Amino acid sequence: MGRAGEEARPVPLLPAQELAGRQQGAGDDVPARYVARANDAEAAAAAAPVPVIDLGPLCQQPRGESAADEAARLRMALESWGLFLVTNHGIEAPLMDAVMEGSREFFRQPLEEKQMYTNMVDGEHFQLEGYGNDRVASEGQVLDWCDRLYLKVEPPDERNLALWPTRLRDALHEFTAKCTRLKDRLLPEMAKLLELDDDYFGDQFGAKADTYARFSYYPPCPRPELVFGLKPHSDGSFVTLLMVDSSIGGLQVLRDGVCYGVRTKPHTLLINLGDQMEIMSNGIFKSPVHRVVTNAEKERLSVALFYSVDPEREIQPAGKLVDENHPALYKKVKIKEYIAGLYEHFSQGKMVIETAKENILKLLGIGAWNCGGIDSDSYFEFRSADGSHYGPNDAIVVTSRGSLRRTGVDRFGWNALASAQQGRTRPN
Ligand SMILES: O=C(O)CCC(=O)C(=O)O
Repeated sequence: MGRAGEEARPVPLLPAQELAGRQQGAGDDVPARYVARANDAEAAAAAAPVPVIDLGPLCQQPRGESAADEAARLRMALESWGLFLVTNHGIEAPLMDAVMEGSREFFRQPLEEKQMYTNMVDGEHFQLEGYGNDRVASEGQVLDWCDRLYLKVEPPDERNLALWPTRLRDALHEFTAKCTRLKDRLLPEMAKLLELDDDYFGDQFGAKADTYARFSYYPPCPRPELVFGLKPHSDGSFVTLLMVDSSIGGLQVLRDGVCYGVRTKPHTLLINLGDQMEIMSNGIFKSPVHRVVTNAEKERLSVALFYSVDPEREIQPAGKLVDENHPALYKKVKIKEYIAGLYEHFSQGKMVIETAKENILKLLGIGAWNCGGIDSDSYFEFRSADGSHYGPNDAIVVTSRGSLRRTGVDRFGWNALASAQQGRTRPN
């Protein structure tokens, strides 16, 4: 996800963990404010075949033969799922365990201890950092079955160490340094795949780029089918590094309207692209919509590091990725403003990236044809406003979340443009 500024909170809330404790033996219901979905038992989500990328061959100099295979897998991951698991990432297993255990110990403390790190100023005003709930903007907001500890970890001179639990401090400091090194290894690989200069993305970050850590705690829930641990969202970051409890599922990713479970392996890290990357890559790389579901038996924890461009900077699709046949699909956005809109949209179950998209109809121009509708999973192909023809390889699919994806075929595998040129129409 990302960050939000200070806001007044209308009603003080109990942490989800406390609520879960009180619900035990007190009946099966969850408070109405947490009910986010209908009581329809969903079929278990199929597992997403999320690629596992071995960073070893990719980062070796000189590159061996297997580097090309890893790069191809990485490209596939970024263009389709927008996330992947990484091994050989340079973060030692004991350090990962220390961060996870430190987090578990923190959340297991009595409420009074955790309240020493509260994200409520004077018990009334929400501040971004600290322990508690996500920001609650209105009485009607549907709440997530989750508590969080949220900390700014970079730049180091902007850390508020008073909010860093002592038990976690050293491990988080070291973990952040290693994750940042990993992020710095990944950015040139991603730039190469787009034929951009190796340091293109690194340069965009700027001197005051910030990174936040989010420790999430999802208590067991008596009615998991009614709530979300975290409602569907895409991350407002450039890239997110995520460490999850590998023994307990719950993270799901949405692709073309279908929900898939993301399975992780011990001591792998999950790399999740954020909206900033989707914008800069002009939609070639995806910022996936994902959500967390809970279960009735076990608590679940995750630790996410959100890497974001300097809030004072503006981003837009990389110039090299835009030409007359590949119009900019996103507007220029100022990071600070984009992030400010993030929680507002999140709290309403909306995606802030929609505000950055160019108008599809404007992009289509006057020559739109063969249009299957633009609401969900539909397809169309078009001439742009200047009359240039989008060929079969530029056919556009509008995904279920409204982003444009270039593809040679529609979702039925039908190459509509080539077929139309041959006088054929798509079978029903
Ligand atoms: O807990 C998880 O697995 C995912 C967390 C997440 O999506 C987030 O913090 O934005």
